Amino acid sequence: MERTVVLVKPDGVQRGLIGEIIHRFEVKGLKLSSLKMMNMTDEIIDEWYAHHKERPFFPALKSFMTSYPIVAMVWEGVEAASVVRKMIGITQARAAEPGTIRGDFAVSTQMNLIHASESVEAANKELSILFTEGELFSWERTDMPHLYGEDER
Ligand code: 3AN
Repeated sequence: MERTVVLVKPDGVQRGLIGEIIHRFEVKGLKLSSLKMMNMTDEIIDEWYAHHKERPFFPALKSFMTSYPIVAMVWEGVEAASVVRKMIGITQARAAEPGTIRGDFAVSTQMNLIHASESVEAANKELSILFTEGELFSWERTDMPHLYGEDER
């Protein structure tokens, strides 16, 4: 099973969308293996968005991401990183497909509610930045036999 990191960003927390976002992943069939509310710091953002450091929007992104708490989660499933990326929709939320989280609830490119790891490699890096081993829970969803065929698990 793959693990992927999801953040409900400050706009999602302010807009009361934490529950809606969790609900979507739960009913999809993904398994929650960690969940916490926290404040992002400048140091974490520098590492998290290191690939965007030279972009003109980086200062605004940093101040946005540190403005209010975020909710950080780890979701698990077969090909979880790509499943979750599809479910959140594209960065430019106004153009995001209806049915995706950004497509249904957001109208901005900066305030697009949610972050999800871009790949398995990115997920591993993000896991190590935000979570300790003790914060990751290993448990079985009892509906597992109804979520995947035996050869898919
Ligand atoms: P995604 O979150 O869809 O993977 P990235 O990694 O390109 O998108 O961008 C990270 C975050 O930076 C976005 N979620 C958004 O908040 C912000 N961002 C990206 N592009 C822009 C932009 N052109 N103007 C303002 N903010 C942006």
